Amino acid sequence: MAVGARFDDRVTGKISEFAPKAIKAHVDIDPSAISKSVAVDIAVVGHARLVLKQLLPLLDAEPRREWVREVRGWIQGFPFAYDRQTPELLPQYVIEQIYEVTRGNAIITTDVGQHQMWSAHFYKYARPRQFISSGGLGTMGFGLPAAIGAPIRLPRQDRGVHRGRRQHPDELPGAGGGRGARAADQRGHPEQRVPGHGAAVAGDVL
Ligand SMILES: Cc1ncc(C[n+]2csc(CCOP(=O)(O)OP(=O)(O)O)c2C)c(N)n1
Ligand SMILES: [Mg+2]
Repeated sequence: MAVGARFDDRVTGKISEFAPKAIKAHVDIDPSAISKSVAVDIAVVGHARLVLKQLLPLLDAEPRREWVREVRGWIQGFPFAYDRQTPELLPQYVIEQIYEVTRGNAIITTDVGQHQMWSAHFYKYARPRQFISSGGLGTMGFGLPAAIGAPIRLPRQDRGVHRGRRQHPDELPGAGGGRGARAADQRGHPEQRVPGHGAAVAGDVL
């Protein structure tokens, strides 16, 4: 069942071979989106929230214990791991260190690609909206503007927490400097800028 999704080619691969045995249902508010690329068996035109609200009471809860057990097995068999002995500076290690120096408080925004996966895996997120990424939409270039915007939306006391000590606002990459660029944590952290592209630390920008 696809809800508000468009069966894009990243999802389907070769359309003629996409889920040939499945009964496909598509919920979309736009009738022209239905069966646009994949012919579906069940079409529901409507607002996703209302449609799902109406569908939920019709379903019996299914715990799917076997499936959950299988997935848990994969998690155990393929844990997040990397070579910690190598003298090379691996991105996974860098992201773990960003986690340490920001004490897990940073909002992490990403572009698209391998660093996005590593950022999802190796920074430990504690609260909703701490990891801001375009996900499957695959928007390269999303990371920097998202890093600029994310702290603006934060409560005042949480802003700018991840700034380095003694760094003047005007020296901050992308910062207008001055107002709002106050370092909230004067105890000081080492500089946290990750050179080049990759995971941007929100506090690094404002
Ligand atoms: C605008 C845009 N162009 C192309 C792509 C396809 N694409 C996805 S990941 C990627 C490479 C990203 O490389 P980089 O930013 O260096 O991230 P890395 O995988 O090295 O961490 C490309 C070209 C895309 N998602 N968006
Ligand atoms: Mg790259």
